[in-house]
Amino acid sequence: MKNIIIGTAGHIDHGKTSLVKALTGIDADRLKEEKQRGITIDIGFADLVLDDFRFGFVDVPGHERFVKNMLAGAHGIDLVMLVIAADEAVMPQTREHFDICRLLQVKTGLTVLTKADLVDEELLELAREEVKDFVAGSFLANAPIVAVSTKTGQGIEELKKELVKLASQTLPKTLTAVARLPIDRAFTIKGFGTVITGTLTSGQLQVGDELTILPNKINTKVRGLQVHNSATEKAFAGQRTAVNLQGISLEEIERGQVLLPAKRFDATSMLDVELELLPNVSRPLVQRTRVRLHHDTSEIMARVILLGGKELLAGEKIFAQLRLESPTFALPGDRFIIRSYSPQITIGGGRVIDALPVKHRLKDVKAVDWLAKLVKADELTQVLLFVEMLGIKGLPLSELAKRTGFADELLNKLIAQLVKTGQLIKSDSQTQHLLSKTSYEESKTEIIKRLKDFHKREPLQVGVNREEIREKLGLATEVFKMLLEQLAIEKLVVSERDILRLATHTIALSADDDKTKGLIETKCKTANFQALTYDELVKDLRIDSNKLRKIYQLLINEQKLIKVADFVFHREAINEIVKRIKLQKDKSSKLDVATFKDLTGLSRKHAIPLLEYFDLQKITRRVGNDREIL
Ligand SMILES: Nc1nc2c(ncn2[C@@H]2O[C@H](COP(=O)(O)OP(=O)(O)OP(=O)(O)O)[C@@H](O)[C@H]2O)c(=O)[nH]1
Ligand SMILES: [Mg+2]
Repeated sequence: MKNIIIGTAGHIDHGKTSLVKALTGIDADRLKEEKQRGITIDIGFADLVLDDFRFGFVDVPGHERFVKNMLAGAHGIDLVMLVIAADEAVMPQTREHFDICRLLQVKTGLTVLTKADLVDEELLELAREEVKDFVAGSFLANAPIVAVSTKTGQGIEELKKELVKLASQTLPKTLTAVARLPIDRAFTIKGFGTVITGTLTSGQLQVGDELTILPNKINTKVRGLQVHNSATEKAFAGQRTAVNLQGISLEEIERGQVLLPAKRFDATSMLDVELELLPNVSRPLVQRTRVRLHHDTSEIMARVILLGGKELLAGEKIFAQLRLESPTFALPGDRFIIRSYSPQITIGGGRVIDALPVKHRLKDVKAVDWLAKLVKADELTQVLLFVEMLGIKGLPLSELAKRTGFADELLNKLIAQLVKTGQLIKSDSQTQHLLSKTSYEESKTEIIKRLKDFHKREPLQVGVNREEIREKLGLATEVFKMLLEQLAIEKLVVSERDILRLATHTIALSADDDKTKGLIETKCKTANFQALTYDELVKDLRIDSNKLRKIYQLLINEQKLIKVADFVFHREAINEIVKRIKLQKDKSSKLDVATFKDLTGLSRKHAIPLLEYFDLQKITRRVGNDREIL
């Protein structure tokens, strides 16, 4: 069964609630005050099964003071019934509600001329003509206009047929999308606790699902579900849904919050949008205007930062950043409405392009360029653009899921495609870090450039500390690892222990330096087990300390000399001592200081630091006062 949400729209008293009742038998006016005053104040609900469709009706108030409530109902509808009383025709809230439907891009609908019993044929025909003019050029331009009377029952059956026809033309909702339920009501039921209701606008919910409520970041669980007043295990997109939530008090919940899968998304206080001002607005929208942002079921105050323009003229579009006075949850592609602060009238609306943007300056040309690309992008390009935007930093898969709102299945498919075509690089690590090919190439060039510069500056050094380069480039560990692996495969960079160097880098010594190198090496070789300190080397060789230090460091880097505490041993001396230790193991695996001294003829001064060095090298292991040979 296909689930379709039908919304009413239209001026006060034009017969919306009566129409819903005539169709479904349900009175959607549920408040006492509504019954007393004979008007709708807040959104009401009804349902009806026709053929293969289950229609959920959202009946909205027509009163101009309750447009705010109308908006909370209008966000999730698939199909609108624009209700116009035949004896009154188009009135202010007919226009305003219709503007809202257009700005929210309600996909389909029809016009219902109510109270047909109050007019004669001629007037009805006139009303039809007026409706045709009114909807010309809009999504309702070619839609049916059905005349009905809830008093005589005229046209009700025809209307049902038209609703079924329209519903069968709507695209099925993708049930694999991420679950999302903007809350429109919350109450408690004795014995059950807190229950919220709303239209499940995407995905599905199941009893037991773990959820997070944003923007408050409250974690909860689905205890029970109801769809159209009957208990169910699962609810699907397009259903009016009541959710019994675990461990939450009513005070924590209000209209405007949204139910989402647990810990998947973040709230936001800024939205990059494409904004449109209605053609009939009397004044242009200027920089930093304070407006009421209506999105899903929420209303939030926001300032409009126009990007790439000083003002927005009636009927025109612009890219803008909305700075919200309190956080909300949104995703790219979401539609929204803006109303002026006072008087409270609908002035425009648009579409969210990026729900997690950085703060833009007024004349941020780059941001405008980027938004222009993103606004036109299909799903595949959106993924690529979001990754490209983060440049060499890249981003983990979970962040991309947050930004796009795409379900894992879709996201993985898109990424696989981009990896295959070589536009994206993905790390094998747990976080699955992503980087665009362009940034990847850029970072590679940058690493090579830095190594080149370094080798030029320090020809006697083997290379640069790996972490130092990573920090200077501002790269994530994940990304850096990926880059180094690739650079190694391409045989461009060698990474040894924590040192990076160009594969082509060799240390070229001048004849003089080469001689010094030979002298130091011979000195250390001759000293054998009786290792020298640096100061002793300087003194013995009588070489300028600055010069000696460089070559000395080079020999250590090359591991020809081994530094042990303050002493420096020649590699061969160390090898010889290790050999003796290993031989000793045949006799006993225990090694105390005295035995070690006997083996090597070393004094305590050398023996102790050496043994500690061997512990570190895992040749020996300290056990109490003795050592074990490993
Ligand atoms: N004669 C006649 N009266 C109607 C018809 N439909 C509705 N009415 C009357 O019109 C009045 C308003 O009807 P509602 O259904 O409450 O109008 P509404 O559009 O829901 O009003 P709001 O929700 O307050 O915007 C009521 O007194 C209804 O009885 C109709 O087909 N014929
Ligand atoms: Mg009503």
